[in-house]
Amino acid sequence: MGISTVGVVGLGYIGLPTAAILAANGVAVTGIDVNPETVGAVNRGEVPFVEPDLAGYVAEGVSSGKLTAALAPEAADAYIVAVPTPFTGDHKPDLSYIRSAAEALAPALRGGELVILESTSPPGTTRRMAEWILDARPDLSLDGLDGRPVIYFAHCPERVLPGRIMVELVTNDRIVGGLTPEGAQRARDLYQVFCQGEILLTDAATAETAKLVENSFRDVNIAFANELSLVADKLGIDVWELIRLANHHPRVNILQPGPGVGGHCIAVDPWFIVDAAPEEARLIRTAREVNDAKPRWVLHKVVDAVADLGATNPVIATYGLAFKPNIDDLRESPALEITTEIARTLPHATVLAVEPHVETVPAEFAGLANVRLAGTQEALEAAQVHVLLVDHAQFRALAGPLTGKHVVDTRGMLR
Ligand code: SAJ
Repeated sequence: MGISTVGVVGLGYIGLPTAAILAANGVAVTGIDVNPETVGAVNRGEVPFVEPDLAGYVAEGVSSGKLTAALAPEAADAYIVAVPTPFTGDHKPDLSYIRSAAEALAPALRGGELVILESTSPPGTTRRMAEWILDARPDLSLDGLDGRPVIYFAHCPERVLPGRIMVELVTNDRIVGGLTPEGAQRARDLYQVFCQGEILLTDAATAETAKLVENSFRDVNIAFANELSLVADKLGIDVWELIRLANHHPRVNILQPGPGVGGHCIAVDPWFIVDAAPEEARLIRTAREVNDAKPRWVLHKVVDAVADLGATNPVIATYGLAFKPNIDDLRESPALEITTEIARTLPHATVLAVEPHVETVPAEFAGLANVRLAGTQEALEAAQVHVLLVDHAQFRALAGPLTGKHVVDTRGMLR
């Protein structure tokens, strides 16, 4: 059975690009979201967040009639679930969005559909999603037992890099893990519509874990770099020079230290492995702890720099609030955390936050009278201590003006 209609549940950073790319390849797509503003925006051909090239795809999909949005699932040949999987305060996965999506999908099913989970998930989540759906629809089944129509399930984790989503959706290889072999094959057929990379078939739990392992691998490597930055600081060595030299070895490839690890993926996903195997995942847990501790270490460096200065009412400039360069995304951002913690720890200081990608004052600044957004020029002129937190392209020009000033450089930008 060919797939000509698809429902994409969750119109966020992954769901909307996936819906748009399917529509661009001739599939009739309904994007489903519980937020009426998102549904309204998409139906007008608008994109509610910034991602290069996405706006053109969405506008084209809506005007061609291939892409529409709705608040509740409608009948379709296949569904892709792309809803958030955050963690709770104690680092346990929160699957409530997947459960809600499953319960919303169940009434729309007739039998024979394919349901794909794309959300990054702990091992076993695709099976749980299937159970939630089949519990709500005991007239359907996973295996056709007792003549009940079959629903096919698969996990296909997204691996696209924000900022390059529309390119990487097409060019990246994809892992497709079926709850049954037929589920995997049907999912492969769907991704082949737009994916030019290799499509690798496996079972659902392996696919779920592979995605977590990819982000944990990066987290462990960055934690190694961040640990080296502490060691090098103690030894009076330039960590960026150290890593640059070590990386000349043909089998060494250390990533870069920074103010900590942010975003909604690398700072979250490793905890799902720790939760699934707490006794065994010691290195993965430690990497998370090393990276999460880095903002506090930077804070102490700033406090020391201010103390060295001896000023009673110092002005401190922080450059960058986003979680990584050249984007406006503040989620789980160590730069934002450091900026607010400087303001909290040094109530007599004035903190000028320079973030060229952000115009609205972050909610985290609420209740802190001594921190505000400022322009680069004002910060350069007014501050006695300068804290470089994000290597935005705009900040490359700071090397000259900051020469000879008190600088805490968390990204090696002034080297
Ligand atoms: N970072 C460093 N040093 C480095 C590289 C990154 O400190 O050398 C920091 C960044 O500043 C940022 C954080 O790590 O705070 C994460 O940034 P990132 O660019 O490494 O990754 P994300 O979170 O934007 O996207 C990752 C990607 N995963 C991998 O590269 C293995 C992406 O392919 C995934 O699709 C995405 O997670 C996801 O959605 O899971």
